[in-house]
Amino acid sequence: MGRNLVEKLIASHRIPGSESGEEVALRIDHTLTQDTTGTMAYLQFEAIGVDRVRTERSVSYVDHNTLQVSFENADDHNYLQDVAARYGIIFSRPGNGICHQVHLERFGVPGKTLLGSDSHTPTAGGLGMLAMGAGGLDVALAMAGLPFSIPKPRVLKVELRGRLRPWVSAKDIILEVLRRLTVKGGVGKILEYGGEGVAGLTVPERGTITNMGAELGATTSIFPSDEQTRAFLEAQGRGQDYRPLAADPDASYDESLTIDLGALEPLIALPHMPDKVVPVRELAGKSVDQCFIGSCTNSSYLDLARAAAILRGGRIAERTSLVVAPGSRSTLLMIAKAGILGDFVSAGARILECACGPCIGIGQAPCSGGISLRSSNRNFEGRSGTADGQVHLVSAETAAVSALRGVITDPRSLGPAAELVLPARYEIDDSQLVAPPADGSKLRIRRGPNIKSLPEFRPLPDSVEAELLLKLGDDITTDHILPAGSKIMSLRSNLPAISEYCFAAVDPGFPARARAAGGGVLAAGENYGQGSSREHAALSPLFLGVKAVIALSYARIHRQNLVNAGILPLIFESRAELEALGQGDRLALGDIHRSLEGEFIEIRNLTKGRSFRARHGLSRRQAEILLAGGALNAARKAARDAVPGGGAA
Ligand code: MIC
Ligand code: SF4
Repeated sequence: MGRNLVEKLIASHRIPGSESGEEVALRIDHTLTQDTTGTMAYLQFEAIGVDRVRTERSVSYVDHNTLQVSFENADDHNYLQDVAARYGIIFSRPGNGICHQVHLERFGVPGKTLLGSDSHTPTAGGLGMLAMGAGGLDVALAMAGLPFSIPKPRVLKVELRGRLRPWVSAKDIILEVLRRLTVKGGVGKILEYGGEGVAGLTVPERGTITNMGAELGATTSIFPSDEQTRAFLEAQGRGQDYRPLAADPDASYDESLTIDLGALEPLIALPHMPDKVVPVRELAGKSVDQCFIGSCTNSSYLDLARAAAILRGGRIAERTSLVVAPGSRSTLLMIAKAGILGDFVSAGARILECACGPCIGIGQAPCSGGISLRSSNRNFEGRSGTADGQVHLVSAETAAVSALRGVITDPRSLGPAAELVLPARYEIDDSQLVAPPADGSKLRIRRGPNIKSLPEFRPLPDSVEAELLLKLGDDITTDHILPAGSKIMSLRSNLPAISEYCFAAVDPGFPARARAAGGGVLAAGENYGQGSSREHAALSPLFLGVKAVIALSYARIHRQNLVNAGILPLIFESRAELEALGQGDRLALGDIHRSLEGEFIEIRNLTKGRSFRARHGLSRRQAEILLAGGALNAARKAARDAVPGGGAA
């Protein structure tokens, strides 16, 4: 029986002897961090105490907090630059581009594993990498040479048939997958793309698709490495990194899904979830306040070239703004040299630096109730910075034509489309990538006042009696738990200060209430913690005394972040159990340590005088982390024993 591509990459990276029933431990070749998760990741890396990274390649990017309205972000940048030099990490300077785009262009290698402290790390799956997002601590551990464990995945084959019709793009493919599978549909799965339709998609287009696999909750997504991969790597001057990779012809899969590319049309995700997808034509004519072309999903040279071809010679509508943020400095250079930048400027676009920007509410918040069409990947409520902003997700082409017309427009109304192809040679500008010195051990690390020390991690108690501090519904995102935006994100290296915003979008009184109650427990519905990888969404509750969360289900990264922080993540047996709880109820969890060896933990509701049980569903590894008081405590010892190149001795 042949193997699929995921099986092949797992087999080549599996740590021998680490096999457990539920999880598989992988050797990590590359890591990436970005600034807003990176500061905490490197504080934890320093605390582990190894002298130099033990990966083949680790890169630290600064792409989120690039707006410097006060000292905090600049302090963080200095810290990140010094840590990188000290420990052997490549540093991508602010303005050099969005981590996922730059990694795809300059560093990604087919067949390697990549762990990144950002949920969209799977973008590199477009290049045939097994690329996964994780919390900062897991990335720190991987940099220390320790393996990364994932739940044993189910592999879902997405069979692409036929060819896209004009004006239908890669973004529409992934919106269609989201429409069919929903934001929970990928949990516990890896999506492997195949079929004859794959050959027609360039690497940046594949990156758009694997990028938004994160919105499905998938562990990652991957494309084969083929002639398109070779062409992309050669155009990047990295032809030597190419190697072909594909599933065996007789490979089998746990599930499959077929998409007829020729039957797709331009799609749009409605506020406030990426899976609320309908055809663009259904909304045609609705007025638009803002269009944004950028983000790690759609900011490649091809995206910008296609958008500019639509705008060329025209002018954006009087009441609509158009914002463009190229994904990398190389892309910016290329569009400048090719005249594309001029097309944008002449059409009236506002050009931003190569960074995340509006995608994460750092600038360009739409007007009150404003309709914003964005080429990005998430449209969670309030994420744009405007509480009632109406963010819709579209392709770069749909955003461009809608900016011209001032109303939502199906790009097919433009008539015949010009064929734009991948350039034979990209502009390569590595000048803002700083290589570390051979020996950084004597370097002093600058730590401005925004860099605060780590919280104290305490072992999990055997019993907990505490108040149910907050009862939440389904699909609570990490943006609900700890909002983004420039003000709050600037505090990512300052846990005491950022914790004041915990649940600000849901219940601004939460931090004060949690403190007054001396900590407590949280309850939630399905898919708790979906979205970002920010471990602050676990560390801030920990800082405020949260001991346990009980939910109907969790997003993978957030659940592991809770474990890493030493917070017990439990699972309700039924929705009725969640409904029976009232905010403010006093709950007692007893005999926790022994219960972790079994399946269930008994919970007494002291207020209502009833009991119920919740499943923990934790692997032995996760239970041990909890008992040690979080992953940092557990890792300090393990890292001391780690052998270079991965695997604990
Ligand atoms: C996001 O898109 O939500 C972010 C901001 O990139 C996050 C990381 C963070 O919160 O710093 C992510 O996707 O992991
Ligand atoms: Fe940056 Fe947005 Fe991509 Fe997150 S989703 S990495 S904020 S561009």
